[in-house]
Amino acid sequence: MIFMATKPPTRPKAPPVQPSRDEGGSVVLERRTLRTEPPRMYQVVMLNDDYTPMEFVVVVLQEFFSKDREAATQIMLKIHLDGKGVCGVFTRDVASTKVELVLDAAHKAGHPLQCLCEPVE
Ligand code: TYC
Repeated sequence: MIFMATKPPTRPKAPPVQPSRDEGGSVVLERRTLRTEPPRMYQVVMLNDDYTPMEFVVVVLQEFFSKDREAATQIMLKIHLDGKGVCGVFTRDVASTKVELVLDAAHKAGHPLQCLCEPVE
């Protein structure tokens, strides 16, 4: 059996046109500007463990998250006491690159340090 389309395919509607006038008084037809959403942001979360030296974590926070020594120490201590802490908030690619860099540095140094990235609400 052969089926035939009963309606011609329709194009998706173009955004409404907003006529306006330029400086010379001519009518200008412009499409409405399309708005782009801001990119979703991701936080890099570092987890506590019993083996990674505090000094190593402080250096990682300074090197990969541009923290000064004081801020890095505060974040490290927060992770040590609470079990986890946020190192920074980034776009998705930057956050996942930071996670890779930290895991790679920890692995090379023989420490079990873990971190991950998660979307910010
Ligand atoms: N708890 C570790 C220690 O006592 C230090 C540490 C802090 C490890 C933060 C990991 O993400 C971490 N040596």
